[in-house]
Amino acid sequence: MRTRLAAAGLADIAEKLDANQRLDADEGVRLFATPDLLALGWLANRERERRHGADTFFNHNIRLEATNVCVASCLFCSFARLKEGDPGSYTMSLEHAWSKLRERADQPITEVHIVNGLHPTLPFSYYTELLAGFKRIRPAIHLKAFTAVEIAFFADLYGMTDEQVLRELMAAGLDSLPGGGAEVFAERVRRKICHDKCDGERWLAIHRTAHRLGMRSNVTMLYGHIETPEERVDHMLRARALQDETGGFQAFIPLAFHPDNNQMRKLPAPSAAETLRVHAVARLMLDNIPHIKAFWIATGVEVAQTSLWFGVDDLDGTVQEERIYHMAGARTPEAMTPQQIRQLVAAAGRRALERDTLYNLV
Ligand code: V47
Repeated sequence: MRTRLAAAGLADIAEKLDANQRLDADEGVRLFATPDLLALGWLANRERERRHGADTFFNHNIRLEATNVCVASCLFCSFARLKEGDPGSYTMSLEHAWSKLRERADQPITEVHIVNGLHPTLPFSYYTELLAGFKRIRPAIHLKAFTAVEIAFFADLYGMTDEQVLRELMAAGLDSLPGGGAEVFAERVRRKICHDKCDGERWLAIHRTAHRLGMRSNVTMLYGHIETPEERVDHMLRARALQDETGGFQAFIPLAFHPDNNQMRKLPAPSAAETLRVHAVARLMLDNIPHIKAFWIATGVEVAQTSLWFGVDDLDGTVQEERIYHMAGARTPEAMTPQQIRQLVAAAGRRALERDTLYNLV
């Protein structure tokens, strides 16, 4: 392997990793540039196995998008509708939203993952009731809900601080924050693709506050659009710096851009090779974030399976009723059973372990 790594121009990086030293921004950019994807994957896999051996985590969850009405105009989004009543717009009644869990009483679901559009007129009580109602139906359910972008929007709309919003949602049943809305933290990118939602600094500040209040969270990165390798690395390093401060991130989740039905539809979707590369670089740069998760809905099932040898140790769960990616052209299934996930992990030569949101084994 030594000669292979040297030929790939990665010998010095491998030595740093051997010595448990951190990679810097320039090294991150070099990882994105190396032509030898397998050498990169070998290094990432070594880091994965140091942490987790062959273990591969997944959870039994459902997805809820209670409304797609959204005042933001992110160019990559195929899900949002600007106003109530626009074609394709919807807002669930609370009863309808709760029924998604109630009608699955026979399934051992441990998590509801909730993400919504930024709805301009719903009262704050809609969200607190939404959470409280899920806890009434199943008190032990973990509610991973609202991206930092939604938290910032609530604070501005309802005249509260970010911390007040988090505290009130926690009182109603919020258990952790998902990693969405991070996109790419660099200002240049946000100005172009999502100029009217909270900026990268506020996104990170909200996660800092959430961690201080005792919650865990995730961090995502939307890749494969206009971002440069430098901006990807910058994004990872900003997440790594916050993790040094708080230790509150559980997983980093690269999200492959899907180009159908949105304003960036002229761009090609990222290739399988690019997807493997991004996950591998994430494993190598984010030495302090325990898990690298492949969101199989976005990567495709086969690439998610292959990624288990490119630094990934975690697969998003059973999911069910996903809309954001399917409206953007994803051809993946809408759900997998735990049995299907176990089979695909075993077929890759890895060991599947069901976890809850906080990585306790189920
Ligand atoms: O923030 C929207 C992305 C995210 C598109 O925390 C798109 O466990 C690609 O954050 N193509 C929401 N991506 C999903 C998300 C997530 C997913 C899985 C697990 C977790 C977690 C979080 O979806 C948005 C945005 O970055 N997105 N539209 C699109 N056309």
